[in-house]
Amino acid sequence: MLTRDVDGLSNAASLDELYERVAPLSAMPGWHSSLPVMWPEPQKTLAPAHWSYREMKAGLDAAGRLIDTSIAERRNLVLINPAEARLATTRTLVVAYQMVLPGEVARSHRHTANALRIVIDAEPGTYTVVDGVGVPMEQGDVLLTPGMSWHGHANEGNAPAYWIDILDLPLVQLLEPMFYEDHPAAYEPVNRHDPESAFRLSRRDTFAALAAAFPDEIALAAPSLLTIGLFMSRLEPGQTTASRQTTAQNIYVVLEGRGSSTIDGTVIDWERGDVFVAPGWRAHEHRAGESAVLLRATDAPVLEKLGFLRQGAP
Ligand code: 1HN
Repeated sequence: MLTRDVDGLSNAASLDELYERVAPLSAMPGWHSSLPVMWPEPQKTLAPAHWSYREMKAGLDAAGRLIDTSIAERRNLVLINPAEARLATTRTLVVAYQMVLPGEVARSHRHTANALRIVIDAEPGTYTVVDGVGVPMEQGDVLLTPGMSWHGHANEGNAPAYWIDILDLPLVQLLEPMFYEDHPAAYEPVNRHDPESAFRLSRRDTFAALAAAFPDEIALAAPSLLTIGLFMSRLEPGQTTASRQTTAQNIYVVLEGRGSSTIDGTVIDWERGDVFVAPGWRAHEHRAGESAVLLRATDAPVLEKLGFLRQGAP
């Protein structure tokens, strides 16, 4: 049993001796530390970045030849922020492109991380199984699988189905309330199909709301998702948006059209199916080349709840 020399510590005769005696106690005199603790404004640690659907689709098509969902469970390409060494696209969110071949089923599992999917290309017969209910996945649909809901994917259509997954997994890794389970049946039985499921924000409904609200951005109602806010906006050809700067992370998915965005000085050209990110405090604006629809997924609800959400001056 180590006997700690408390008297020796309290009688330390010099700062150097104090530092030496404190170090083994897993403590550090704050005034003596060179570790950064605060800075005047967000450091912009993460990089603006862009992923092309054309390239990701090519990679998934190769994976479709090379690996089965029975082995891979999820055939996906995870988007890694160039400034991160982890499976993370922003500080709190991870994005992946996923593909399921006709006739394939991706096993069911559940986890504390919340997830949503944005369908880029899928034929009728593609669906996500959420807690035993088949929820159709059609182009432009957004599917929600809140934390701890069982989910698997199936494609009974005639063509490969491609979609984009967004999860708050890096946030769960940071805070550590991590739980994960494989479904006991591996492939969860489908009790019924429900195109009107509350877990499906159909393209028909969201695009109708978007048209009615034009030119305003609309918020998609997803009360089951506490950590991720979803917004959609339509841009007319040649239209440039106001600049946005926020302490929240913003992920953009191009649902329609093409255009470009300037993210803190970095210019990104995008088209349908692409993903790009504006990490925290990176002022950014968009310009549509042709009529475009952008979906924005953001961790703003988390920052807002904690009192950390701040918008910069445009
Ligand atoms: C995951 O579980 C899914 O369930 C998709 O479909 C993408 C990316 C990273 C980690 C887990 C899914 C994922 C993922």
